[in-house]
Amino acid sequence: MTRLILATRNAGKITELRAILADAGLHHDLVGADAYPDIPDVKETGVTFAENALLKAHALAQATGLPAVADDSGLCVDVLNGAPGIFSARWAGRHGDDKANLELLLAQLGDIDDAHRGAHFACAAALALPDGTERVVEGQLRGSLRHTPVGTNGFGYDPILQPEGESRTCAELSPEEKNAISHRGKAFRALVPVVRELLAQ
Ligand code: ITT
Repeated sequence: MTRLILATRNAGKITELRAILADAGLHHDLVGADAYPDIPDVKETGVTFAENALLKAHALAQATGLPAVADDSGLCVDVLNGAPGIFSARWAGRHGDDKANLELLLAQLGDIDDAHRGAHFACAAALALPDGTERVVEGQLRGSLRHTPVGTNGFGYDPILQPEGESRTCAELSPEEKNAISHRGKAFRALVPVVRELLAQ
């Protein structure tokens, strides 16, 4: 069985990709970066989601000698010309401070009415092989931004993004409901034929 490593320490992402690969009949041994604790974190110096996903996937493939998958994602707000974008995790200054990031964004959009609160989550997922072969695919979840956070599921900006056609925010959806429509779910599912092509079992 081919071992495949996913460049994240987020257990939820590993579970999601494992389920998507299994649904597609691909039974690779998928492990997270935690399985290789000595590997240093990669600086995300790219200026697009795709560049950052590729940087992380190549670094991990080189360090482990295994095929590596990496994703990079964020929230892109229309009226902010796509920001926070690649800066989503540290929009308020400190990496991963979800509450501060969300509050700053809501304050910035305080005067913007419902007609102009369009936004999307974007995700790029990359597969890199130790020989340098690379592929990258993308997924989006389109919606609009609420004025106040609602819901307790998920993370990040989930409490303020209401997907198109939904009356609930992402933070009110179950994990299964969110994975079925999410940017990351779409990108991971788009990776299935790529895994099939490059890692035929
Ligand atoms: P890694 O450890 O895998 O890098 P991360 O959470 O730091 O995970 P991501 O690239 O997945 O990094 O996401 C970057 C930020 O974008 C994240 O901190 C959130 O603020 C936002 N974001 C991405 N996907 C999201 C989602 O599904 N729901 C809410 N916010 C999301």
